[in-house]
Amino acid sequence: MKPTTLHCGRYRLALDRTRSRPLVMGILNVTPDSFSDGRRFDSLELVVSRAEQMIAEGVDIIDIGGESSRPGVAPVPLDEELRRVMPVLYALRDCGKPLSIDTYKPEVMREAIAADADMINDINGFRAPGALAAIAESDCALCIMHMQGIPQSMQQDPRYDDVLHDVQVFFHERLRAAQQAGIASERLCIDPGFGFGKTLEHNLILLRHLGQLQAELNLPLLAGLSRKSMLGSITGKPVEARLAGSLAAALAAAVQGAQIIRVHDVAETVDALNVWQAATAITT
Ligand code: 7PJ
Repeated sequence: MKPTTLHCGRYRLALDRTRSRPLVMGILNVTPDSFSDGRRFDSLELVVSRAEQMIAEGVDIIDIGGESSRPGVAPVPLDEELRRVMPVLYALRDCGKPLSIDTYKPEVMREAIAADADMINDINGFRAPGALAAIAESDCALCIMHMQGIPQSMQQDPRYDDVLHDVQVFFHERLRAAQQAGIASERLCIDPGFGFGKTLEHNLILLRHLGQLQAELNLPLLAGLSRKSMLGSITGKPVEARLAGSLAAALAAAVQGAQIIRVHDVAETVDALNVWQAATAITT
């Protein structure tokens, strides 16, 4: 039996494929380097209007990120990350959609939870000392992502004995840690972390076996493939021309049982998933 609800802070998210399409998590970047000209992006209004646009497009969860985790990018100091993320969180607090914070810093997690964040999305899988303790007492959801290495160097020469098995072992260990911290399994979802210390081949093995991962761990699965370089490797297209590839990847993940899809292009992904859902509806 697949999990059918995610306990997500102020919300209970239905994940039942017999009733609804997979959920769409919209990426809201609050990082200066998310802009091609590299200029400082400090207009709260622009970020909030992008969030409002995503809501109009049918987004289910908004993922606010203040630190780029692209390969090779330098880490952001704590106070700078807080300066980027917290005003956005306050501004969107009552927007009616669950708010996720993409961070691996326990201090950011604590501040975000105090400001009503509904989910913490940690590319580091809550391995930082104090990360699980920072969220244990709250009722926010946790997205536990797998990453090999650290963003600065993870793509240099990723190696596994057996990528699927190694990722499974990682999740079993993190789930045990979460359980020991007193975190209910209804709050958890897992993500294999496409592109995080993985070659194209590793990513494709994980994508083809997502269903197996889901069955083995029996938790909701989140997949983030949007515009990633693995799509560039397959299509030969630069990042700004990866929409079609991203939609195909989103559908592939959905077919494999992913219940939450993390994307930049919300409107297009919602359409694609709605059509897929209608075409494959399970009627009982
Ligand atoms: C992911 C993420 C992902 C989760 C980023 C990018 C790089 N969080 N944060 N899963 N990727 N859970 O969006 O290309 O795949 S940052």
